[in-house]
Amino acid sequence: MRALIVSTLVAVAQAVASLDEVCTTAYAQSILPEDGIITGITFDASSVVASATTNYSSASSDFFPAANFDFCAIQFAYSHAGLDDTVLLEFWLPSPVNFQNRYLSTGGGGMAINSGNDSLPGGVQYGAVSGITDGGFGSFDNEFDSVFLLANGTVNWPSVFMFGYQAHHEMTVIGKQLTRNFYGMADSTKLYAYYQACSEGGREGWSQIQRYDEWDGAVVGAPAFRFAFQQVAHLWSAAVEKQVGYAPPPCELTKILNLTIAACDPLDGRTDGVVSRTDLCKLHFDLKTTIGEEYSCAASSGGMGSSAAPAQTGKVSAKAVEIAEAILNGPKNSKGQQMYFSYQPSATWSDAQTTYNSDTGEWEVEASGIGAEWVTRFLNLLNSSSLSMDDVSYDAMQTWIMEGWQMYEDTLQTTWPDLSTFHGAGGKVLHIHGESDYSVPTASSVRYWDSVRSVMYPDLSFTKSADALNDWYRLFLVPGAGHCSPSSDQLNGPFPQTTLKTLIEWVENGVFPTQLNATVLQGDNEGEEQTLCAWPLRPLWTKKGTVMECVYDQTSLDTWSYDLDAFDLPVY
Ligand SMILES: *[C@@H]1O[C@H](CO)[C@@H](O)[C@H](O)[C@H]1NC(C)=O
Ligand SMILES: *[C@@H]1O[C@H](CO)[C@@H](O)[C@H](O)[C@H]1NC(C)=O
Ligand SMILES: *[C@@H]1O[C@H](CO)[C@@H](O)[C@H](O)[C@H]1NC(C)=O
Ligand SMILES: *[C@@H]1O[C@H](CO)[C@@H](O)[C@H](O)[C@H]1NC(C)=O
Ligand SMILES: *[C@@H]1O[C@H](CO)[C@@H](O)[C@H](O)[C@H]1NC(C)=O
Ligand SMILES: *[C@@H]1O[C@H](CO)[C@@H](O)[C@H](O)[C@H]1NC(C)=O
Ligand SMILES: [Ca+2]
Repeated sequence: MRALIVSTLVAVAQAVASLDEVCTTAYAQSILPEDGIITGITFDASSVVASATTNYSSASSDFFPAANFDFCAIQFAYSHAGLDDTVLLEFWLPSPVNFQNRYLSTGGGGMAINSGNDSLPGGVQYGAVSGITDGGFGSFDNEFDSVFLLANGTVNWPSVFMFGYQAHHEMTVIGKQLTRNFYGMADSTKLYAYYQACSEGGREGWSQIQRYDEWDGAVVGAPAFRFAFQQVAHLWSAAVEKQVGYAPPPCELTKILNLTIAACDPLDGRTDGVVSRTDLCKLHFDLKTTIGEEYSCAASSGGMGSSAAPAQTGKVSAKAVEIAEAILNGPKNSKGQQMYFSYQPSATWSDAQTTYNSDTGEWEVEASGIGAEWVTRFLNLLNSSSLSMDDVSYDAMQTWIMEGWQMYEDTLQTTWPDLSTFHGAGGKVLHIHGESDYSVPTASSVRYWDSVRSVMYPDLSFTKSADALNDWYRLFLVPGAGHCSPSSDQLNGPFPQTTLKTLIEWVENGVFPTQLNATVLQGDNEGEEQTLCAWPLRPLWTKKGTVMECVYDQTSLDTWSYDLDAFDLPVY
């Protein structure tokens, strides 16, 4: 009986069934992949829930435009032999008439392995079945850090591997087969598989590209990879403030930021409030020129996530500028050796934010939340997210980087530079990163692109190897953008909202993305269409700021590469 229903429904699905005909729990149960699809995995058929939504209105996001569509949501659980675990998956499947032989995995941000239903519309609107995983963390809302420790001192290692790369691999393998089964696709029909996510989701994307050939293409934004360095580096700004012995009021840092943007905006050839060339800013702008400039900010009552602050007025001090310079020069140990690199000038001073103590009337240095949690929970294995800045010396940071690097080299670090498997199968990558990112240094993506280039094309010149890599892995820096989104400090900056569409065009129709489409999503120029230059070319506006060219500028490129001489091993 079941077999009959299944074969009838599969035929129906193939023959363009309505959503209601196929979006039933019984049908979803019948098309679950077989347990053996991955060794040791057992599906729980009783966990399957299917529900149809018609004319769903998905709002415009930074990574996809607004759209209306119908979909079937299918959720179910599986477990791993020998572990008493439950891993939840959810897929949104386009109605059969809109399905375009595509599958999309999506990822998380921060300590989350998924973005809930925020990321799923990005695929469904292009006729792709789109998936999220809960990593086995208890629910789609539970984050990795809440399950990482079994007790103080005892790591839940399976959760580390799941977050590191395993859960995403399983989701893709299962999701692709589920897609084939649901629509009754013939084996001979190509199913295109994609990925799209930013930040931690960008790292999750690279975790797969570095190991598997399961996707035809991936959009990876501002990946939080080189994890051991990335997380400790969040503490650098506050460590500098401690060392200098000054806790600048936020208004003073914002004034320095505003003056930096104003001075560096025109260096790219177009005065539009956007610093498209932070490298020229590094080369030509002297932060010391801001000393003595007056700043003034009104009192704020605080609210969601920010504490109340009094009115702040004063003049930019030499100490604040000393701090700003040291932050931008990047983490160095007490011998002055470079441990990592920092954000670009024009990035918001996010890690440097001080807090106001209303009892003492003083501003106080505060550890970045994610940096603090990294050290306390993930290195010291204590069930807490706090860290005293008194414990954070420059050399302690180096020790923490080494410790995290060794402990998580095979799970979270995510900088394996040989992508032969993925490339050999014809995989393509569009990697984007905000030029003014305040959370993951833009230079981090540049360094990884360059590591892949030099590891995979060791015998070619820089130009030839860059060309060879750019045939299938392209990096686009996004002028004026912050972390995975446009910046409120540089309203006229463009953002590449249709990158997945570009990737699909490239993979399926061979449309090569020489430059990347981007649109101004806010401010006076909202709707203006621009394009982004592929690394290592850099944007330069000519003809009085009306035409953007992509130029090769060695002096600028040199500002993006760092000799991390604090470490003897290569840092990819
Ligand atoms: C779908 O929803 C939009 C509003 O989001 C509405 O304008 C449109 O008429 C609806 N279409 C159908 C077929 O119901
Ligand atoms: C999306 O997630 C939110 C929050 O979890 C939920 O309220 C909403 O119903 C979800 N929408 C759909 C279409 O699943
Ligand atoms: C960690 O602390 C949280 C809240 O403080 C508590 O709910 C949780 O059970 C603790 N976890 C462990 C493994 O101790
Ligand atoms: C910085 O610039 C923004 C946007 O132009 C403005 O709203 C803000 O008041 C300025 N802040 C300071 C401290 O000058
Ligand atoms: C685990 O460590 C945290 C942070 O030091 C501490 O607050 C908590 O009491 C410890 N839990 C146990 C069971 O000792
Ligand atoms: C990029 O923009 C151009 C010009 O608007 C347009 O013709 C092209 O279709 C866009 N490409 C993609 C993939 O959206
Ligand atoms: Ca500009």
